[in-house]
Amino acid sequence: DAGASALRLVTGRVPSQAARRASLLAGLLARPARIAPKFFYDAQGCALYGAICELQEYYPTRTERALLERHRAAIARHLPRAAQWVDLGCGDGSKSLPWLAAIQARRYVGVDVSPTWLVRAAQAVEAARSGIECVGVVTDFEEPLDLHPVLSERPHAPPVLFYPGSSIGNFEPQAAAELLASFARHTGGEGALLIGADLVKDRALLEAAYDDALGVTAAFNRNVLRVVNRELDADFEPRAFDHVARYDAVHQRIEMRLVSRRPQAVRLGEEIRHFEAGESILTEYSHKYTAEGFEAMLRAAGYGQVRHWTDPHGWFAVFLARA
Ligand code: AVI
Repeated sequence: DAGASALRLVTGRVPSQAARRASLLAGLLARPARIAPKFFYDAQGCALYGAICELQEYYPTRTERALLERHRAAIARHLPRAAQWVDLGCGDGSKSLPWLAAIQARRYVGVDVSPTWLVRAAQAVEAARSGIECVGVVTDFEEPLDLHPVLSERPHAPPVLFYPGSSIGNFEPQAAAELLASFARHTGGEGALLIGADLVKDRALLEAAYDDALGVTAAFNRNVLRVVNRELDADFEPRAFDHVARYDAVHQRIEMRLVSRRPQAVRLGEEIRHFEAGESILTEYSHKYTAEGFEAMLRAAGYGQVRHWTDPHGWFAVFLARA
């Protein structure tokens, strides 16, 4: 159809299926066991994450949305015109649509690990801004980001990198610093980075956001075991693990785990992994920042001009960074 035909799909860096499986298996055999958060997002995981974003306890999505709406005009004044809008982890692209008009973007570059989402995002963009050029880049954010081949096709359109949702928080500090530095290499002299980050706050609010009363986040967490079962031909029983989300105030992060309810042996393809009762699998870190701390990270990554906007509670912040 018209939307899909407007999209050019480019394959960026994606690990091979074998490398993906090998790292998943190594994480599960390690002590303590780990599953990287990227494995959450199969079709069911994406649907559950969508439901999390609507939960009353999960404040980040609606807080960021309100913040961006309220300050769009002020933020847009600091963004270059006729830019290439680079939607990092684009999902359905809906968060980007108002920005394309606000800065009269010349080109939309969706970046996501899922080609299905890239097609959907391009369709939404095409429907909202008929005729805009759309490019989709399939990339895994754990691989070094290299969008230069695509961005250099429009050398006179400065890139605006958009990374909302506090996705940066799911990276450990060193990896987050490297990702921000790679963003700075892409935005160069004329471009900009617009990024959302969740802020440090009261433990009870944080823990409720990651352990909601309806159990949606618990289902999201356990669903990763079904993903592992498919990827590794494993036989995890998701109900044999409890969902646990705790805030670590020292590391300023929510730590999400699956805790074995009893001693059990799980087959992982050719391997067997024994879990003690109470033994856990780490599935996610979600880092929280102070506004000053995140500004310092952006400066260390190479950005000289940094501003931020926050909501009246100071729960979430959106940062605009330029060289
Ligand atoms: C995608 N990411 C920013 C979410 C977060 O808040 O760290 C993932 C999530 N995990 C549990 N709830 C939401």
